[in-house]
Amino acid sequence: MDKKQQSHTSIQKNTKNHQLEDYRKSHGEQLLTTNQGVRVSNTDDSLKAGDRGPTLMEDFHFREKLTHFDHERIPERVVHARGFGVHGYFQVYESMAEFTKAKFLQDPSVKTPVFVRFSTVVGSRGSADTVRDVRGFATKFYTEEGNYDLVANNIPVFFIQDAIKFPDVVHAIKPEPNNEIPQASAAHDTFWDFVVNTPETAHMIMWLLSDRAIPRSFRMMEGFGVNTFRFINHQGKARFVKFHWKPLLGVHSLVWDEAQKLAGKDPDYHRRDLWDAINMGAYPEYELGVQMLEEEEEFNFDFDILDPTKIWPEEIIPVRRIGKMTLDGNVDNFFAETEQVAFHPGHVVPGIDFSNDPLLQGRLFSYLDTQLIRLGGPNFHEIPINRPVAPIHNNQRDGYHRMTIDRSSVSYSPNSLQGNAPMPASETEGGYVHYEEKVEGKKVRQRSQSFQDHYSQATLFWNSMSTAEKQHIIEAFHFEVGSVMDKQIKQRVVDMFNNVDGQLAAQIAAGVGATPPANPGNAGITASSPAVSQENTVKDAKTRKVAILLENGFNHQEVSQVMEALTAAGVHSEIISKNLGMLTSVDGQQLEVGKNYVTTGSIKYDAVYIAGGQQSINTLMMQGDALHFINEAFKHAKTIGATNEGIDLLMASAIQGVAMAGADTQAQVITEMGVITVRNVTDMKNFTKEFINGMAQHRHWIRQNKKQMIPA
Ligand code: HDD
Repeated sequence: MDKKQQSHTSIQKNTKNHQLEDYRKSHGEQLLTTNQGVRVSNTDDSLKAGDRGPTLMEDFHFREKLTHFDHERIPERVVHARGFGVHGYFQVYESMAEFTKAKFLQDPSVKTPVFVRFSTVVGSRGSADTVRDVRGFATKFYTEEGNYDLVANNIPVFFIQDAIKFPDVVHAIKPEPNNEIPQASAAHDTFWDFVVNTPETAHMIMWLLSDRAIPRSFRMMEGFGVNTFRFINHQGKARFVKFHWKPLLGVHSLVWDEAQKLAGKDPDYHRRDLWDAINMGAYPEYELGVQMLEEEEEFNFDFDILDPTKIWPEEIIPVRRIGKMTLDGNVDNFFAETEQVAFHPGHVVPGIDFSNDPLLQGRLFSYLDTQLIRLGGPNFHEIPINRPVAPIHNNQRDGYHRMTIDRSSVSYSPNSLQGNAPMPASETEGGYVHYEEKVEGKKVRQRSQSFQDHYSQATLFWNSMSTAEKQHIIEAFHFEVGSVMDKQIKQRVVDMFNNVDGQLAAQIAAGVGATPPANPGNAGITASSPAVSQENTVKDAKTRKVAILLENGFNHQEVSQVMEALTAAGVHSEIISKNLGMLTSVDGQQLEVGKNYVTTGSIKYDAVYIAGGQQSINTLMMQGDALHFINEAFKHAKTIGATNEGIDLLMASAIQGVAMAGADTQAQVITEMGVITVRNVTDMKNFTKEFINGMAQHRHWIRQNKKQMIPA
């Protein structure tokens, strides 16, 4: 059984997978037919009047084949066009009955099937994965009570407070309408023009320019429902709730130079990473977290809990982890599943309800509306990936692409011909009853006063960043605002972010040729939220990838020990060399090369290892590609390891001097700035331990000053 089959087998017992089975089709070993089932004798030549003559109208096979092809595309999503979907399941840890009656959150033994689609927001369907952008993280739970969609992002706040501005922010950030430039990027005038005219964007911009917007992997991102929802329990008691996904591998990011290079070298980097991980059985896992507030606590905070530009700091309102999602199945067909899946925050089940968050209220209109145009009519719920596992019974009929053959002559309510069936369900029968929130007020087009503080939490975020994270944000401002042509906009960015932090504004100004603020401002906020810094995340080397640089004449004993230890730690390794094929060690052992320098680069790995073997090292020293590989990995703050003669290659690279002091004489492992070396040893145990520890740190920001001197 191959890996792909295995991953499907593991979700075999899942009800949704069972349902999809009816629609899966293999075409192997079959005779070719038209869509009418008529066998086709020749599909390579159209029917012509003479073999050099014109094609005939009566060639029904030609016309059907071309017509179908001409209609193969559907409109891409107006936002989140580029995405990647996977199957999995969710299990609650213990009954949440105290807080919600949602059935899928009651019984820890129930596995609820899910389909998750990760996405970027701004780029078109063919854009690169690693651009600076928000990532979508939408989950469809196929519960026994119907579908529940948690349509989340990897950033906990949003650009705007009211959904009526959504078309404006999207128009501003999308490529400019005259020349459709730039693709998948916020680094242009119209976006920053919108920002400086819309102070409520300040907090979101801080997140967007942080490392969060360039994730290392979909497997290493948090997810946030952003909007405030409600949990309702069996007694009808309501609580406000915010949803979180917490990845068990921690939250990790690329560096900007790496992200840009990956966009060229492997535009599919994130989808490939997820596809490969699932096929290898390294199933990504995320815990579902909830922050809950009693209704009476609504006004206890210095922010409005309905304002989607605010977080509920985890230090004040803790995240309770209530269950785990495991992603264990790749799709069979991208279009049928990933492209046709339709999410909607209004797909809720009893026990989950809405709040008056004005962004959420608008979203509740937009998603159904967009599916109608994108999927061509009101029957998109019948597309296999969208079908609930719960039965559907109602009087809705007809429309484009109707699949169901409704048998009764009755399609209205009330009716007596059918005993008024299908009948509304009572609450005890599981009927969805909206929470009876008391609402009062004049009709106004106004924003609440409690939504007017746009800077305090932007400052809180800035205060929470580590030195390296702050530096990355400043560099991101230099790139983004540095790409803006209009000088006034640049100046206004500096002035606007002076409200967040004076130092930040001064540093932005220095990089983009604007005037630093005369009076360094700061909202006077010193508070921070350690939970938002990636420095405080889970540190684990599992599922990371190591590049092993080798040439003929390597030391097999060293390489095999290191490779075995890596595999045992759940780390993947790949041999990189000038040419593909087999390499031979000093003692005649052979290893197969996985990639050569033209098909890969250091940017695709988390760490580099250089093994000993004089002949191998002598050859590597003459290769610019190998030296560049090391320099670049060093510049991107990755773990680098070298054993015995391997150290000589580091000495020939631009990182010379790091971790090599005494390396000539001592048989002990030296670790300096994430560079790990050892000489004069044959047992690799201590080295690999340190090397794996180094990789678990993700990156070694301590190199900040030294790496600037590396010309990679
Ligand atoms: Fe949205 C898609 C997440 C605000 C209107 N949104 C979409 C997707 C995600 C989000 C993950 C992709 C779903 C998929 O993979 O198919 N959106 C969010 C979050 C928001 C948010 C977390 C802030 C809380 N969105 C938002 C607003 C509006 C929309 C304010 C409109 C008023 N979003 C849409 C949409 C999309 C969409 C136009 C495009 C494709 C789709 O719905 O199915 O309706």
